[in-house]
Amino acid sequence: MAEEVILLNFWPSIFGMRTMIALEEKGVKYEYISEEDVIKNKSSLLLQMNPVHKKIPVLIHNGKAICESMIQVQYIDEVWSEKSPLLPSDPYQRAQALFWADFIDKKLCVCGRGTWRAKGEELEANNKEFIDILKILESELGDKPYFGGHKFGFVDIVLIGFYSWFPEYQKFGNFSIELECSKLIAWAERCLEREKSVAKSLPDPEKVIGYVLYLKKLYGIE
Ligand code: GS8
Repeated sequence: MAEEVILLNFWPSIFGMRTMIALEEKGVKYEYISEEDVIKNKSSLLLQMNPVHKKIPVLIHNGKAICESMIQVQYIDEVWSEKSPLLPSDPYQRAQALFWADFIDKKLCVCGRGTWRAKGEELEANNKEFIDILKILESELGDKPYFGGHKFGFVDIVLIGFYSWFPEYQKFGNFSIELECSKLIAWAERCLEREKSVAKSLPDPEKVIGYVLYLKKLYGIE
């Protein structure tokens, strides 16, 4: 049976970038459907496929929906297992990769949003925490080329989309990630060398800044 793979996504989504990268890494051909107004005007396809969270990205494989980006990446890894694995097979290494991915989701996503949403003292505290989180990640990376060692894998996929938002965080958060975390920047540049997966899936950072300006206006944030 021919595989039908559809990704319902909206281009600035760091979550959607993960799924795109995983599909590209596995060489899976897929149809991209853009959910243009995911905040104010959700499509009937999105509501049908993700009735619980009503969020993109949604991966639709042979008519069945898989929701939540990290679950999608794991699913892709399992279904297209003949290609190089994204998660380690060793149970301990696998648990570690899932731990760091979870840390990124719980911590970095929240602080990233704070860089353009928070104000005054709250913004200062947010930005300090944001850099602290990046430093923790940088120390986990250590001298390895990728989070899992010598091979690009799960944690890299979960984190790399944030790189396309770094200029946005710096502009509104008023700090320099390059100065604070140069090793992490070097890691991101290394990931971007994967032209067919990472570079292809990350949007132009200037476009992201434009999108955040739109969001600030939408939410009435000065
Ligand atoms: C997050 C998806 C999400 O927040 C995942 O897939 O990993 N934990 C989920 N999607 C956003 C767009 S990207 O910021 C979304 O669909 N928002 C619509 C809404 O909040 O109504």
